[in-house]
Amino acid sequence: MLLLRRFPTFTLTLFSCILLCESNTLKARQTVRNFPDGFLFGTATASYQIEGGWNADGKSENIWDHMTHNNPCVTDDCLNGDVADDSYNLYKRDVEMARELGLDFYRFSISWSRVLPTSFPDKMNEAGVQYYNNLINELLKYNIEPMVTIYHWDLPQKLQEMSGWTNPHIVDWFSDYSRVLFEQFGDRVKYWITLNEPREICYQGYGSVTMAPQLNIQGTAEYMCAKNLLVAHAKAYHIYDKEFRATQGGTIGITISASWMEPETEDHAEAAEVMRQFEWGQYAHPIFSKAGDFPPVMKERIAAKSAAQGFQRSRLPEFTAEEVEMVRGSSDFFGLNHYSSVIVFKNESSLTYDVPSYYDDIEANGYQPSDWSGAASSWLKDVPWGFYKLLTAIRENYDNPVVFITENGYSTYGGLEDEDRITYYRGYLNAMLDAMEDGSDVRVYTAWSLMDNFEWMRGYTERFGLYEVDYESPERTRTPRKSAFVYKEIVRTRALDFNYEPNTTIMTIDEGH
Ligand code: GOI
Repeated sequence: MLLLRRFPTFTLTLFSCILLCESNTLKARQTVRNFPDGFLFGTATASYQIEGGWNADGKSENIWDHMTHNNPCVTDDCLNGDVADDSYNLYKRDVEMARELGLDFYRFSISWSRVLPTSFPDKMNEAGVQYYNNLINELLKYNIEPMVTIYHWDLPQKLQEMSGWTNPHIVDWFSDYSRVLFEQFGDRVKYWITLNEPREICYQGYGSVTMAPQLNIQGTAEYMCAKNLLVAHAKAYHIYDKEFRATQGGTIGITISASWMEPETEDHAEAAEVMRQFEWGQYAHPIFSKAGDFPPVMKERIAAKSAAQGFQRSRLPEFTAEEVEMVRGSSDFFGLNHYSSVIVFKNESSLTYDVPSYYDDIEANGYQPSDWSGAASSWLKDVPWGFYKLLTAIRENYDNPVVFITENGYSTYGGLEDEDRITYYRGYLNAMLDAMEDGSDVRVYTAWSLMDNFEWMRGYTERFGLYEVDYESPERTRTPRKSAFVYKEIVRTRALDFNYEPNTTIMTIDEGH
C-alpha cells in the first residue's frame, strides 16, 4: 500500500521537474535562444593595446609609451606596446578576422598622439589620419560598421605634463581633439564612444598606481579627474549633437565599467549600494539619472569626511548648475563594459586604507569567494547572474536606457582549446537575454577581444582574444581559438545554442562578408 502510494508521487515530481526545472531554474539552457531582430554583434580592441608603431610616421609619445620606456619593468613581463600586435601594419588581417567572424561592427580606438602629435589641432599628422582612413575604409568595404572610441587611456604625454585629467582645460583639449575626429572620419563613422571607462582612468591612474600615469594621489586627484572628464565628455557630445549629427546622422555616448556588487548578507545591502554609487554611479548618475550631478551619497559622505579631516572644502569638486545641465542626458546610449562581480561588506575601519582615500570614503570592502571559478586575471570570476543583476539595476535606476555592451570577455594564459572562455561567453549572453526578456533595452554586444593584446600592467601574460596572437613571430600570426568558431556561429545564427560543437579545422569567410 505504502509503496503504491509513493510511486505516483515520485513520478509526478520527476515529471513536473522536467517541465518546471527547465523553464524556471535552468531557464532555456537546453534549447536555442534567439536574439531580437536588429541586434548587433562585434568585437573590440584599443589603440595602445594592438597598434604598435609607437613612434611611426610622426606619432608622439603618450603616457603608456612614457611610463613603459622610463620604467621598463613596470609591467609583469617587462614588455610594452611598442610593437604589440603590429596592427599599424597588419590592419588588413584584423579586418579579415572580423569578416571571418561575420561581425556587424568592429570597435577600435584612435590614438590621440598619432593624429595630433602636438596634442592640439594646430598640426594634423597626415600619416596617422591615413592609417585610420585605411582601417575604416577596409571595414566598410565589407559592410562592417566602424565603432570608434575617441579615448582609450593613451593620453599624449605633453598633456599629462600639464596635469592631464585634473586640469580643467582638458575640457577644451579633449573636445578640440574630438571635433577633429568628427571632421575627418564622421562621414563614415556612425558609432562614437567618447571615453572608455572613467573609473579606470581616474581611480586607477590618479588615485592608485595600477594604470598610467600612476599618480597615487589618493582621495583628491581621482575626484578632480572625474569632474573634468564628465564635463569634457559632455562638451564633445554637444559638439557632435550641434555641429555634426544633422549631416552625419550618427550616435554618440560614453562607456562605463561596472562590476556587480552583491551584499554579503542583508546587513550589508547599504554598503553594497554605496559601493555601486562610487564605483559606477559616480559616472552614470551625472549623465543618466533624472536629477544629474554626482550621486547624493557621494556628495554627503565626502563633504562630511573632508570637513572632519581638516579640508576647507569637499574633496569632491562641485559641478555648477550649468555643468549639471550640460552633463545630464549627454549620451545616446549607456555603453557598458562588464566582466565580473564582487561580494561587498561594510568596513568602517580606517586601518584598511590610507586616509583620505577613495576606499576610505566608501567604507566597504569587496572580495570574490574562493569557490568562484575564474580566469587568468585575478579579478575576473565567471558570475553570469551578476550580469543579470547589473542590467536590472541599470534598467531600474536610469529609466531603462538603451544599453550597448561595449566589452565583455574572459582571459586565459593562452591555448586554442578555450572551453572556459566558451562557457563564460555562453553564460553571460544567456544572462543578458534573461535581462532583455525582463525589459532591458540591450541593442549591441561586443566581445573583448578580437585578439590577444597588450593587457596593460599584465603585459602579454593574460590573453583575452578570440584569436591567439603569436608574439614570437615577426608576423604576429593570428589563429582562431575554439571560442572564435563558437562566436561566429552565434553571430551567423543570431542565436545562442549551448550544444553547438564547432568544427575547428578551418576558418572561412562566409558569403556576404
Ligand atoms: C577593460 O578594463 C579595458 O577596457 C580593456 O582595455 C582591458 O583590456 C580589458 O578590460 C581587460 O582587462 C572592491 C582583485 C573594488 C582586483 C572589490 C579582486 C574592486 C580587483 C574585488 C575584487 C575591480 C576592465 C576589477 C577594467 C579591474 C574591473 C579592471 C574592471 C574589482 C573588488 C577584486 C574590486 C578587484 N576591475 N577592470 N576588484
